[in-house]
Amino acid sequence: VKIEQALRSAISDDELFMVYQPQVTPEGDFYGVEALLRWQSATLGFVPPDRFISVAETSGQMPAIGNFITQQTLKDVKEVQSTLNRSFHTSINISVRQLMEVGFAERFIQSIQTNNLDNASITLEITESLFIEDIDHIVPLLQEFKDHGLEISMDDFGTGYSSLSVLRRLPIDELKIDKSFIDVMFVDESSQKMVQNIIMIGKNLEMDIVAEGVETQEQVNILKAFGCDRIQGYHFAKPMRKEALVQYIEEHD
Ligand code: G
Ligand code: G
Ligand code: MN
Ligand code: NA
Repeated sequence: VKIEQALRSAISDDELFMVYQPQVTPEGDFYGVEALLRWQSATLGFVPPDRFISVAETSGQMPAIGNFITQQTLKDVKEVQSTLNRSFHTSINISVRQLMEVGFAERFIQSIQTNNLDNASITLEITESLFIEDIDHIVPLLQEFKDHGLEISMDDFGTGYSSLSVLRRLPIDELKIDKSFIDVMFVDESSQKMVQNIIMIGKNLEMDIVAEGVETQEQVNILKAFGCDRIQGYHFAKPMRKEALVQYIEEHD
């Protein structure tokens, strides 16, 4: 109840903001960013998104917060791209309920145009657990984004229960291997083999593979050897505000 109430004024009180975590190639070249929501509450302090996004959804606040995420991200990204005079890829997390909102795709795509960004530079990240809920319902919703040139990424891959046939039926461009697999790659050999196999399966389905939560050079080396396309993690960069992102890209371009 506390979170639910405090969240109701979070947008108007300017307590929500976006941070951006770079994604790089295994060689460390800048590729793009994932946009991540942050809430610095006057009454509750910092509240992590995995604590309040589910509350936002069950209390009917996700349309407003989702709209904030979209608008703020596209505005920030346009600003950074204009400052640097270069474009880059941006991944935006989309929740189950957002995708189901009537007219969501249309509004989302309109916002990209309003901000003068390229559709092909925007990737929607959908968490794997969503895909098992109602695949027949979800495929056409995702296809609408694909038809407009956006890319779709399956987030947290490996934590849900997607069968290979589900993976094949979905219009997916990218798999993000969940951090929990990366964490234990050097702890148990079976998880290292799992990561290698996920990469092979994804590649065979012509998907790009992104590894999340990469924190060491040893992890980078083995992911590169396995053919992983992109890496995201504290080893390269933490999520940061748009001003810091400008500086990061200038230094790593
Ligand atoms: O940024 P952090 O690692 O603390 O995020 C924790 C969880 O919150 C992740 O599962 C992430 O997907 C989710 N999350 C972060 N930002 C957003 C967002 O903008 N939209 C949605 N739907 N989820 C987000
Ligand atoms: O959307 P998703 O569930 O993928 O959320 C990614 C989350 O993982 C973000 O909240 C981000 O802050 C976090 N994260 C990204 N890289 C690292 C990392 O290297 N280590 C840790 N501990 N967390 C990370
Ligand atoms: Mn994500
Ligand atoms: Na993830």
